[in-house]
Amino acid sequence: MNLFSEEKQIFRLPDAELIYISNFFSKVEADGYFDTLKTTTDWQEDNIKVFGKVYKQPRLTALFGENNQPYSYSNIAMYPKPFTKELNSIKQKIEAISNETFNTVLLNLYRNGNDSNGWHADNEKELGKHPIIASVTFGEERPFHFKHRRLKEERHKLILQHGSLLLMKGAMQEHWLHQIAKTKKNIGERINLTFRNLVNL
Ligand SMILES: O=C(O)CCC(=O)C(=O)O
Repeated sequence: MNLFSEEKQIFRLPDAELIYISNFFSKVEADGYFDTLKTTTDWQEDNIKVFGKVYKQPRLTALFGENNQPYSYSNIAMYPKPFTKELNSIKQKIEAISNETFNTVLLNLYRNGNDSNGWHADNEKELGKHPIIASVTFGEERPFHFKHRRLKEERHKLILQHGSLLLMKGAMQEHWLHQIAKTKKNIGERINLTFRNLVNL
């Protein structure tokens, strides 16, 4: 028996393919990355505008990139810092398994159950058509909800575990929305990394 085999699940859905590997990183690796990213990242707290009112974004973020290309979403423009040694190692491991290349990573720090990420798609024009997004989780596990924009019966939930990798593929960002909802449960911190490939427009 191979104790270290990866537990890979493939979900083929209308207009989307998801690949989930629960133990992409070992517990020791995932613990180490969580601590390093938590303590060495220059986390920023942005303001967001909802119906004309300004609120604090309900999580902290940081952007890293291989070039200086800014990334804008929800009226927030973010300017990347250079990849660190740890982020490069994570990126290389994901590129090896996915056969894709990524030049940017957005980090989210959810401090507790009050932090969240509302329904959205990663469909900014600088990601190109049908982007592949690679999402890594370190720390507290949280449910990842996703729903089809049109097919109302297509609503699903995946628990993203410590050290896991989720690849979102196909036309998912065009036809589906995803979220990390608030919870009243007393839970700890979670760091999520979404690797993306920004194209030069
Ligand atoms: O935290 C997550 O798992 C999702 C992050 C996300 O949707 C995003 O950064 O666009």
